[in-house]
Amino acid sequence: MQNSATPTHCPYCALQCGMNLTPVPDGTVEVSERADFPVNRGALCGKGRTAPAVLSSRVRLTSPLVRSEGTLVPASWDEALDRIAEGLSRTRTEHGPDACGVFGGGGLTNEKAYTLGKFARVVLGTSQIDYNGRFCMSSAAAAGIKAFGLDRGLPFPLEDIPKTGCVILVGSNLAETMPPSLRFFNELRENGGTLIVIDPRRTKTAEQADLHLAPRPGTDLALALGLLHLVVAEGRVDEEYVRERTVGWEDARAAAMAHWPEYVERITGVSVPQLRETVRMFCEPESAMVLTARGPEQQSKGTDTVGAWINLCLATGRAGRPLSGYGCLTGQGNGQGGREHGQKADQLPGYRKLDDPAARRHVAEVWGVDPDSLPGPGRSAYELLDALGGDIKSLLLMASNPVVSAPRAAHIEERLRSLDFLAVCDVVLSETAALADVVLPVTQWAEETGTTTNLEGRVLLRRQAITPPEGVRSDLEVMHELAARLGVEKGFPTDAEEVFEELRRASAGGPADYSGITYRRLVEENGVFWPCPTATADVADGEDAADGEDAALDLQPDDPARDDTAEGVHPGTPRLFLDRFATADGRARFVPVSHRAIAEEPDAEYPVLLTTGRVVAQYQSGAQTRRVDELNAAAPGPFVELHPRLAERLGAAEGDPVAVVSRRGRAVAPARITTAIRPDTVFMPFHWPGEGRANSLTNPALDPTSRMPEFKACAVRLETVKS
Ligand SMILES: Nc1nc2c(c(=O)[nH]1)N[C@H]1C(S)=C(S)[C@@H](COP(=O)(O)OP(=O)(O)OC[C@H]3O[C@@H](n4cnc5c(=O)[nH]c(N)nc54)[C@H](O)[C@@H]3O)O[C@H]1N2
Ligand SMILES: Nc1nc2c(c(=O)[nH]1)N[C@H]1C(S)=C(S)[C@@H](COP(=O)(O)OP(=O)(O)OC[C@H]3O[C@@H](n4cnc5c(=O)[nH]c(N)nc54)[C@H](O)[C@@H]3O)O[C@H]1N2
Ligand code: SF4
Ligand SMILES: [Mo]
Repeated sequence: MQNSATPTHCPYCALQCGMNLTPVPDGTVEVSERADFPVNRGALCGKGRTAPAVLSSRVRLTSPLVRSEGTLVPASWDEALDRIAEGLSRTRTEHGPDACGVFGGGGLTNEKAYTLGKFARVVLGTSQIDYNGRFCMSSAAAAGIKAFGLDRGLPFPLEDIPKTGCVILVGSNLAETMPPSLRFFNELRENGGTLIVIDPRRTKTAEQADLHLAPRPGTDLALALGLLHLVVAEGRVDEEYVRERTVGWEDARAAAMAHWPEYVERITGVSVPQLRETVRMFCEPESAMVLTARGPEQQSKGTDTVGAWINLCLATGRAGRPLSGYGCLTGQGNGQGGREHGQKADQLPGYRKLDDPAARRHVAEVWGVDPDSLPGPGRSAYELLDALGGDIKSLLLMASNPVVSAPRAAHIEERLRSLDFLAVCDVVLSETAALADVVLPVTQWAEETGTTTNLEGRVLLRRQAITPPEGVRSDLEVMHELAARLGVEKGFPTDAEEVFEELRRASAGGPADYSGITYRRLVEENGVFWPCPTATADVADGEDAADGEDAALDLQPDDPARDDTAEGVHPGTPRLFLDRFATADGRARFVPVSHRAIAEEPDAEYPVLLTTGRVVAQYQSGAQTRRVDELNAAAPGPFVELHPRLAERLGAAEGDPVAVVSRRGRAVAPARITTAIRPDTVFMPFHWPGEGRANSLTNPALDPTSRMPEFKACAVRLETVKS
């Protein structure tokens, strides 16, 4: 590896902030500012800045582990891989291919996610694969596909935000979850635009807003319907736009008209004057946007809820026009690309559908298999985890830590323990890896090359900056070795660019078309937005110009051999839907939706609402960030955020241990008393295992379309705990 700085991207969230990495003699790397990347222009949050700490061998795994007489002990790679191959083939022989499960993650690069989906279908022949992104953005994806015919988190670059007139941010705490992105919203307000934040808590993000609405958790659907009612009542519908660019308005309008502002006030707790003010601020400027995140999406009606917000955009002509639109703020590092290339239960690469015969033929040809050999759609993430030990007997898990992050986690932990065989690939001994029969230690972001697709749909190249330590191998090498042991010698390359070349062909012609993107372009153009079809047909035949010599990653922008000036090269698509939506007739679809309650309303026994989410210094299940001293100092453990009135009723003072009890279980954490939360609601972050695990409490009620669990609202009671 060279000793100079390598420009690359953060391992954590969906902003995929640019950073430079320079190797230092102790084998790790130093992070420095990379100002040329437009998303963060050099700024990083504390997690990104300290990410190299997880590269150190002090906290990570550097040897495979196998279970021997109940404990995990170091083993050779050959022994560990043999054990996994044996475990999986025994299950397959005894119970059939669908008894082997595969669980992936939105943190995996495109190359890994693609290979994992192919591994499940081609090597194991199982339909039982899904991933943690189901817990993340699946409701927004489902609603986006229904309305626009396509799911890409943001249909425009973040750089458009400062230029619009108004942004409604629904259930996003981006000041903590994507700190460098706050700049775009500050610039919006400096330019005279307005920011409305909708969150049951007055978060750091809400503090920046011109207007903060604090609805009761789980009522965003009613709120959006109430706003649409007012849009109609106040004569603010863009009739011409509705006529020319949409279908289905009459039914959606009729559904919204049943949601009177006073009725909506009763459901949500947001006053009628605040509803009116929201409509005024949203409708008066020439352009406006609605952005949703996990608040409204992680509900058992998340798809309908996002649909209602999209209806509001469509009725007011705020979609598919410059500086206007609906967008979802995707979460994980490759939350976008990870949902496009086949680790989802119902999906083939290029965002194709597994039950579409033409898609099956296309991908089977790229894979060199018979289309009829490809299994059909499988179960969603929670349903798959819930079936462990039932008809799924063995599981291969890569890049998720469900013992901490899955809803009703104690039950899922018990399901994992009941498996005949569990293999986990991770960089650390996560709480889930600790239950495995075999753990494989894999390389990390700075030690390998691969692409991710950020929340804007911008495909990026993460480049290797340092040599991995002895004893670790990449996820791609793991799949290559396992495939070979299970009798598939070809088709599982270990070189990321070779995988990407195949992914290009597999995605060609699909909704998420990457066929015109090359590693070389990603370096030279600092990322390319999909869809980016190839202008020439040759890529579909595997005879792309980047084959052979040219396929090697070339970091020299002035290389005369570069081909991106060639005629017919597609520039990529930063802005979607400006001319037409991705439906057959080019028009967007209104979806008629009506309010419904959350799956578990508070009652006499469980009178309080629990909602969950994140803090700035910890990431997800905390497997990585809980191993970084600086981050632990900033966010040392779980807490229960509650209003002074609720605390008084309970008899709890600041810092007192409080037990939160739901129908699923019990968690204990110190009280954090603040007027920034509604008095009927408590909040817990979900980053910790053990006694303070928020997911011991959460309700796995699923959205009927997206199969998203209801992380954001369930009924609990509070108890004091003698300390
Ligand atoms: N620091 C940090 N950053 C992260 C992550 C992390 O773990 N830590 N994870 C990344 C990932 S994968 C994701 S998905 C994103 C998530 O990013 P966000 O969606 O911003 O994160 P959350 O904290 O889950 O939820 C956002 C807000 O929703 C509010 N909320 C709760 N219930 C409701 C409701 O019913 N309605 C509304 N409108 N709001 C509600 C919560 O109070 C919270 O402030 O963050 C990414 N960035
Ligand atoms: N209560 C509650 N629960 C939630 C949420 C919530 O808001 N509330 N949010 C949900 C959401 S949005 C999400 S995205 C999930 C996330 O929850 P998880 O799926 O648990 O995500 P992570 O903690 O990021 O787990 C990633 C694991 O993979 C490892 N890893 C990192 N990179 C790689 C790699 O390249 N290869 C391999 N093999 N391993 C790797 C990490 O060390 C870590 O152990 O949690 C969900 N759970
Ligand atoms: S905001 Fe997200 S991508 Fe940027 S440095 Fe922080 S964790 Fe990394
Ligand atoms: Mo997420």
